[in-house]
Amino acid sequence: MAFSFSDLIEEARLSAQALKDYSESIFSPTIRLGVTGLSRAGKTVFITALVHGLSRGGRFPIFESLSTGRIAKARLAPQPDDAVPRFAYENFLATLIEQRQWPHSTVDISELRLVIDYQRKNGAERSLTLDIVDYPGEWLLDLPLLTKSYEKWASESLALSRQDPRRRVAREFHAHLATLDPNGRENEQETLVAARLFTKYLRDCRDEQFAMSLLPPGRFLMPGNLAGSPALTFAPLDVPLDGTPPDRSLWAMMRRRYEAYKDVVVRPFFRDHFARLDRQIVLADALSAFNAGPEALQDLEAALAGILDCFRVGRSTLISSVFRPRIDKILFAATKADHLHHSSHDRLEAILRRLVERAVARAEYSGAKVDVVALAAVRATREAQVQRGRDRLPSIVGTPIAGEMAEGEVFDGETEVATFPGDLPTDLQGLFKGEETFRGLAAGPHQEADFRFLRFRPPRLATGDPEGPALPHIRLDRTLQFLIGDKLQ
Ligand SMILES: Nc1nc2c(ncn2[C@@H]2O[C@H](COP(=O)(O)OP(=O)(O)OP(=O)(O)O)[C@@H](O)[C@H]2O)c(=O)[nH]1
Ligand SMILES: [Mg+2]
Repeated sequence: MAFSFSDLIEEARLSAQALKDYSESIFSPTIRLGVTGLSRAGKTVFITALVHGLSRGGRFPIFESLSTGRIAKARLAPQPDDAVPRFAYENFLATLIEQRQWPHSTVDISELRLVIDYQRKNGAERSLTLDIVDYPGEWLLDLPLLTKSYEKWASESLALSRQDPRRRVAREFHAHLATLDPNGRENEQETLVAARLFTKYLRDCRDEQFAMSLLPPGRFLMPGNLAGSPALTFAPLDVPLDGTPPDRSLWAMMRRRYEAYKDVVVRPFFRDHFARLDRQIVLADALSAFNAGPEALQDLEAALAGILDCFRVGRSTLISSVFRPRIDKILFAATKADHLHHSSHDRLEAILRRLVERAVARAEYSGAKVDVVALAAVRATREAQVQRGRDRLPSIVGTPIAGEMAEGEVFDGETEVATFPGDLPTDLQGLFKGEETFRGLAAGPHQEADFRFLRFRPPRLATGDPEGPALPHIRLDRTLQFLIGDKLQ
């Protein structure tokens, strides 16, 4: 494989950064923990709960160093990287605890530094610096673009947009495309309209829940602070795979901007952020994917494979030579497990494990250690047994968000209700083929239900604790043990 000069420079910059990170870490060991997942997966809530639990000394029986008292305290420290926004921890926490609301969607990368003072097993006092980096999973799915020409990307994107069911939502974009002449003169207005309609098509795919997680370019849906810039204003044109665009043509303009997207957006992200991570947790809203059906599940699996591709090491691809990930542990987590009765948590984990195993096979992955967990960063429900006729059914109790509906009833956001969470299917094979569906118990054992999860408000917390209220969770302690337990020995 030939390397270009710019790759060598890239490599040199990377080594310089690695050396700087390394020399800092000799004096104070630092772990950079990446937290990612597709939009709405639960990243913001996860980080807020994790930091709160650590700094308050939460109930974490399986997180050994905390439960045995070796962690003296964990405290926030000033933000390390000047060019990365700080994760707005205090606001998110106040929203969760005081207003009992979920925090707003976030669209950019952000970071928070936590210092954990602890006692080693041999008694020595130490501190570990934990840098937590929150970034949209959509950005990772851009990695394959780096080795793809504009023409190849355009032909793949258009082919996809002409398949059902995507074709239906691409209609408006296709109509505009038909009016464009790639060899005609470059035209900013035509390009703006094309980019807008193409972005709308991507967004509609996502909103309508089909093939939704695989929609590069990732920044079209998650623009961060780059919304509206030329590097984000392009669209695929019908052009031959091996052609050369005429000077100053529409085609040349689109191609130039596509290359700019790779240079100013994709490469810097992988170089400055991704390549510096030590550990990674990938959150997935697997329950919503079950709800949406087998296509959504297959789509999630494809997205997981795409994400895993980024962590793959040891393959002599151009990508792995430019961005050599140093991550040695990856945890895949199914979030929002509090929507299920605890008897189903293991099953949720098994389904995620299955998804991840298939994704590992698909990405021909070998590299960091991978594990899975089903968790709820903030547990919004409690469990109860509810009598229904002669049966006592395992149910969950919570306060549905105002406006949520079930069986014709609209909730006001104040009233607590008990609901019967669906039963996760046992036949995993059937689940992926669409033979088994997720069933709501309320519909009876043989009827298929259009089971929708109720969304609950964050929990009401017990007051009176001098340290302030603790947020209840599911398996956050196990998550911490996997991610950083070994660094606190
Ligand atoms: N019941 C429950 N709901 C959760 C939990 N975590 C997240 N949610 C729900 O999922 C939504 C999205 O969570 P966020 O943490 O904002 O997700 P995100 O990945 O940061 O989303 P973006 O910022 O849009 O990328 C929240 O508004 C909640 O409705 C949880 O632990 N339990
Ligand atoms: Mg967020």
